[in-house]
Amino acid sequence: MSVVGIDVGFQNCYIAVARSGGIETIANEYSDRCTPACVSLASKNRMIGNAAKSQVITNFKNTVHGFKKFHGRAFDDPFVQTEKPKLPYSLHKLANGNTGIKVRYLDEDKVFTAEQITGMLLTKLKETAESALKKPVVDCVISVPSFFTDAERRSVFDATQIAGLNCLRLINDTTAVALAYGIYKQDLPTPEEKPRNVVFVDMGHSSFQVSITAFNKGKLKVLATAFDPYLGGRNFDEALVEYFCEEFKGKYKLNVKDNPRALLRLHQECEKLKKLMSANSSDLPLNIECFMNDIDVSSRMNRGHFEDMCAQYLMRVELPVKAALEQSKLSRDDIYAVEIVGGATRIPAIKERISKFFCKDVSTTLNADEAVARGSALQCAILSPAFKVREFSITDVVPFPITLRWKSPTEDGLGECEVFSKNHAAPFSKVITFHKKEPFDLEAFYSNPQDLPYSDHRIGCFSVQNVVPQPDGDSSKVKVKVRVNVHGIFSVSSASLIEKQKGEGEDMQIDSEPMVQNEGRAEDQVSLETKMQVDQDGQNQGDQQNDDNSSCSKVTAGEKQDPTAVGNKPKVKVKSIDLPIMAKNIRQLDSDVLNNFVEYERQMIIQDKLVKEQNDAKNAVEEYVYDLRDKLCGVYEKYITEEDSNRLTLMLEDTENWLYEDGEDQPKQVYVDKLDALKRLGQPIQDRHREHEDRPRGFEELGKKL
Ligand code: ATP
Ligand code: K
Ligand code: MG
Repeated sequence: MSVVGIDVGFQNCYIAVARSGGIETIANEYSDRCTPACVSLASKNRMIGNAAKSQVITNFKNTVHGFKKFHGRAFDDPFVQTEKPKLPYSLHKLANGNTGIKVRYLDEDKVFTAEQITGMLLTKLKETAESALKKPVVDCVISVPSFFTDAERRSVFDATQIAGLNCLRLINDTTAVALAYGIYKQDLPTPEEKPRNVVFVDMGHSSFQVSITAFNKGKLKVLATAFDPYLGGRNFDEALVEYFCEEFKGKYKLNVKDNPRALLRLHQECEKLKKLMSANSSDLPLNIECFMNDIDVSSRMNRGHFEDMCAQYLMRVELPVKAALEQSKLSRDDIYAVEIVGGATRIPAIKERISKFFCKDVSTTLNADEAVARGSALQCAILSPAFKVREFSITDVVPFPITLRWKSPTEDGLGECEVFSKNHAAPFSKVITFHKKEPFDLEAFYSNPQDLPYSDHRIGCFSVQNVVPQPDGDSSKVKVKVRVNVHGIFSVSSASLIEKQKGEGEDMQIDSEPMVQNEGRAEDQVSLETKMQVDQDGQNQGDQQNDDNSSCSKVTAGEKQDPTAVGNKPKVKVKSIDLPIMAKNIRQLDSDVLNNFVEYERQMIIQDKLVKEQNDAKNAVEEYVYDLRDKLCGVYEKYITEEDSNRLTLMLEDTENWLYEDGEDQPKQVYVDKLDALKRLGQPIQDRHREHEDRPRGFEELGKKL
């Protein structure tokens, strides 16, 4: 079984694998460890990664990049609407309101979902990993930004399924980085000592994430996460692009924004210039030949000017950093180190701002580009039974508080309760007790819409079915388990109806006492179950939490538990009946739609393979033609009559012409047959040549033996 971690970036993807020697970041067929998050659709096949990136300008309408933020988003989402006019390809509103991507593929207009495009990218990354490991890759851990909402996470998870991957965990970027940092540290404080607190900062192309993590030997616990989901390297590129567009309008009378190709080229050049400015504070040139209307353009820029231009973005750096520190309730003195990763943290002004806030130099102990993938691979190794790795427990956090709402017989008719607070430990399960006579709906949503990266704060609606009153007409006690799972995805995961027994009153008493049940799952992170009782009026009678593993009592997973079995309480027999739950999540793909996507991806993989085989077969004919023609006038000259040679040369010429005309696009077999026919003529000459070459060598060898 393979152990793989994948960092799916807005711009750059990395794959790390666990091998006997440790964690390794692997290179693709271009010997590049970075695979661009880019997919290009064409009339016969798809190109993904580096091959797609080279199509960005030539095939701009059908080359998709910058799609990571379309996961789980409505087409009408304000972010999607502001991105739309800036993209070289088209967006399209899907029937379910989600964001679709419209391209030409196989000479047809096609609309793909974000799940499908990321699925394509993952297919490529999977193949890259497979060719490095020389075995199939199925199990993996994929990183997502810590601020990804439920809908975004479910959408990425669907993409992993489309690519045929078994995603063991969607891990938060900064948590993966924390794991990569901590797992090899030999000098972490013991569990009894004060933890070592480290700040992790990741600024990539599209976003900015900060986490504060406490380390002890063998474990890490995320204390706080904060973010600016819309601050990243691309803002700095865009500032440069805007500036030069304005300048070229005056200087060259060029309207760059009307020309997608020119605009894309300017983007690429501005990104290069931005990177150069990180290493160089002097005046730097920008030259683009034949930019637009045959005009060469040139200009200059320096770091000081660039920083002034980007003041509005630089100002935003401090906010999440400050928020994270506040949430962690630590002071600057409690911080052991500030580790930075992500390409955009190479901008000196960003480093300075972070360092200034903490009154501390930032550390670059980790590989800025590969740490997320490496941490993901480490998590995969921990979760995989096939790999032996140091025990390391990870406690992550819930990024946004989650509230449940239900109909209740109170004045306003609604009951409500926040089930997960901001930075609540995750994964985590809680049990809520309701008293109901009939089936009921639980609506889940994010408590603070203003904190979300997008405008829809709904998570989903969960209908608890088959609820009936007790035989005596009383309400039934219904225990509902709510859960944030290992991927950071919320669900109402199970419900059961507790049948009334004798001594019910006492039972109620026991129920409202704090009780923590260890779910005992086969995961590195033990999830705790907290009891929370909600009475008939929807009033929360107690919300006891305990995230200290040591105080848990052992309960076998999956078994019906007698809640009174914990501690020295008297045993009361309780019969519970599982209740079905109907979940309807926001922006969720229907399962049959997902199955179709899985199947369609498989077909596209086959199609790409066919095209590749066809191209390889065609190239083999072409190569043979050139090779044989060269040799006929060279080394083979002595082994063929002039007449035969002329005839064969003519035939090779015909084949070459055919390759550019009728033979341009033939099934693979046609090329195979063509090559065979040529070889039947070429082989005897080659054989005569080899025989002659081998003869003296044979004598030599015979000589040696004698
Ligand atoms: P995200 O994390 O937002 O999904 P990503 O993971 O693809 O995006 P990274 O690969 O971490 O992003 O970083 C890419 C960004 O870093 C780009 O904007 C790139 O221009 C920028 N970058 C890389 N090197 C430098 C440098 N030397 N100076 C300035 N910026 C740089
Ligand atoms: K990346
Ligand atoms: Mg990233």
